[in-house]
Amino acid sequence: LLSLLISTLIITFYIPSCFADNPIVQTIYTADPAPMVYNGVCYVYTTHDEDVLIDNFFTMNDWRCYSTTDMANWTDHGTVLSYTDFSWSSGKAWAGQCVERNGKFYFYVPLAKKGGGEAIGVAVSDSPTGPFKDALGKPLIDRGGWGEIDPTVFIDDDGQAYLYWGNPDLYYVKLNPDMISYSGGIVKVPLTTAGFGQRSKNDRPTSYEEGPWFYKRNNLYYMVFAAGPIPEHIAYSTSTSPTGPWTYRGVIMPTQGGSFTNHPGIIDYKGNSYFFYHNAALPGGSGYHRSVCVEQFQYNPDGTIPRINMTKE
Ligand code: FUB
Repeated sequence: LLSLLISTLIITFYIPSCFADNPIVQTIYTADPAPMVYNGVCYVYTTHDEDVLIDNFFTMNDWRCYSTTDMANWTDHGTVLSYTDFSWSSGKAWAGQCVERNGKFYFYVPLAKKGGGEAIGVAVSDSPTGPFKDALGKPLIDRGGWGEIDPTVFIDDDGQAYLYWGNPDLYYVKLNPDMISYSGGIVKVPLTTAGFGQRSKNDRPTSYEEGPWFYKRNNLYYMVFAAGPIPEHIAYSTSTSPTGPWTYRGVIMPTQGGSFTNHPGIIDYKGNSYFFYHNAALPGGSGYHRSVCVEQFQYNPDGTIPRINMTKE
């Protein structure tokens, strides 16, 4: 009885929690959700929009982690990684994704490099909630320019892991089993309208903008992404191969919610399907002060994804 009382006190007073309603985090501004299911727990890694902006632009220094076992009560694990954990980075802790392999957790994140340009780094931990450490001491992906953002990683059934990323172009590499190196070079995905949709403005070739989320379900590969023009909506493409060719499948979430960006993350958890995204729903919300939300949905029988609207529940 005493130990029950002590654990209740610890949970009540020492582990900050957030509750069922959207946004799932009510205490700070969060964005770019990347859900991961491990050992029966749903973890969501997010970016963090600082309250005070520098130059009225994205001001983002660290990545946060939240977990749940019921999609209603969330445990706040705090900061699990910061740009300062990468000696070569000058900031821009933008959208990342964490995956588990052989009991280790690999967190792929985009960063600004000291001296200019963007690159993708990888940090590793023995626990889903960190602490994560820069695995290489240098970037994993560095083409020497800009646009190296929004990495998404998926490990296929045959063990081959793929890392996709990029804005305005979409690239991928085949990761080696060590998850911190790759083989075969960087491949640029052809952005055709058949693959990524017709854009309503001619500022880019297709509706692909950024924020890819790559996964497989029932032998179909899905590339869900933030689509343009700005303000973004969420659309998706599918393929029978992990490397395409891709077929555009339409809009999932129309432009809504007061943020000019949106960013998808999809998982199946305990028999249900969940779509994570962000908007400007918290008080003071804006395109630079965003909040992570989640909606439960059901795939259509043919594997297509229905239209999903933002809710407050
Ligand atoms: O959060 C910063 C950037 O905004 C992300 O990298 C993009 O996906 C967009 O959400």
